[in-house]
Amino acid sequence: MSAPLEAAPSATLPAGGLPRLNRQLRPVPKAPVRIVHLGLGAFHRSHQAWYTQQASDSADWGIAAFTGRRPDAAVVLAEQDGLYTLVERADEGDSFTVLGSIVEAVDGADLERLTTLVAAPETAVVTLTITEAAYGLGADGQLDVNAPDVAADLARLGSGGGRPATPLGRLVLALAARRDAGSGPIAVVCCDNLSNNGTVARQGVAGFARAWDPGFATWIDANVSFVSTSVDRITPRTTDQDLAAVREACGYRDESPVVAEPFSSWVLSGDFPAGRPRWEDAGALFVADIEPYENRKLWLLNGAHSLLAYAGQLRGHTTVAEALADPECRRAVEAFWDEAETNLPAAVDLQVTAYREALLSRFSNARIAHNLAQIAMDGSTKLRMRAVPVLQAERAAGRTGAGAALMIAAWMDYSAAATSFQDPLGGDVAAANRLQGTERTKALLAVVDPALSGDDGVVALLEGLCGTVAGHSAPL
Ligand code: CS2
Repeated sequence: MSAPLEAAPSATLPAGGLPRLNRQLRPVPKAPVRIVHLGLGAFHRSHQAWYTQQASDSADWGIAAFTGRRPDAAVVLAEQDGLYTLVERADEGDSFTVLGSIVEAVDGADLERLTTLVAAPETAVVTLTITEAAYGLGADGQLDVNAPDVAADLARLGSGGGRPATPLGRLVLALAARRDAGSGPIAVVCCDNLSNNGTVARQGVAGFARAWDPGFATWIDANVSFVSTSVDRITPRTTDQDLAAVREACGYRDESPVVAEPFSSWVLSGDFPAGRPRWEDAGALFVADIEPYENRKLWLLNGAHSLLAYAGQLRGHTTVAEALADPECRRAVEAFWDEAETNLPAAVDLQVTAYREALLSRFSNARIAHNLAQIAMDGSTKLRMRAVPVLQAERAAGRTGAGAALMIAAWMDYSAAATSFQDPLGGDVAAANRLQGTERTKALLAVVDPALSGDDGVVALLEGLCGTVAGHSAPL
């Protein structure tokens, strides 16, 4: 295993006089690009880039990472030759490591570079962190080709030479270049928090391809392996204080450090027809059936996060650690976990008791300052993975599912109270909130799951739970 590159604590230099982090200051070798990543953000850098650097064959595996909507993250990182500091923030203190597995940081709009790299025979893997909402699937699980951004991209692709703007549209264009170059099979690895995320990515990419050129969709079926993964590492947004902490501890200026908890996990399932780094050297787990691991993580970790994000903010809290310290929120989390746990498969030893205990301690890491407002975003998509399956399973078993329903009820209350509410279906949520009583509850539920909104028992349950997360009068 390659040794992590520890930043040397040093320097009493004034901040302004500090040298900038780059490959001259830290001569980290630059591996050739064999991985293309879409969605250059903090999570990619604390997770997949970290695993790649820890692999024993890291010298062979460089990452070219493309941004999403804005070029900013690529600009800052490119100024540092892709280098950045990973601050691992434990209860006991911080440790600082320079990561260098990202060898190119590129504006996502640079389609020439994207197609060149994806078409190159050396490129073996495309990883994705493009957010849950970006897969554009309708309620039937297929790509919604009528969604405005998808339709616009299809028109651009159809015109030949048009420049797609969504991550999937760009990926499809780049995969077509790979087919044309005859560079052979490749793996697409979805690293967004979705159940069955490999299948979701397949539906999205194949749906785009089919609507553009059915022959190309056949090539995708035969040549692109969609790997499912469950990814985990709590990575809050970097703050100015974090930049100062790096300057202070490392004696250089890093304009783009990443802060994460020490814990990390990656479970993967699927084929890598053109090879992959030895991520298992850093603890990644390769399994045949990923669903139990996915559900454990999506329900227990992400579900609790969403519950705390809505209930916690309604009760006046700002961070995960603060919300969990509130006995009412803690009780709600435990009640939801009890329901979720009952519905996890017993066949695989998921060590749920230990997992729950570990989560309590990870969430209580007050030094991490994980903002509830950050987690609250895109709730309509997130609740579909985090609350709905547990609610449905509980009701199918003849129980109420009140623990899971409270997450949805708190989201409903929050959607009406929040001054800044961010969601891909924000317009529908606002329209629903202009209705009253049962009509409002039904309309809000329909945004999350249209089928559930026809279930009078669930609607009544939610109506009873709305407004019960008491306690806060100031505007959110
Ligand atoms: C969080 C996740 O923002 C959110 O929705 O629940 O980003 C969570 O922190 C990660 O999945 C942890 O691995």
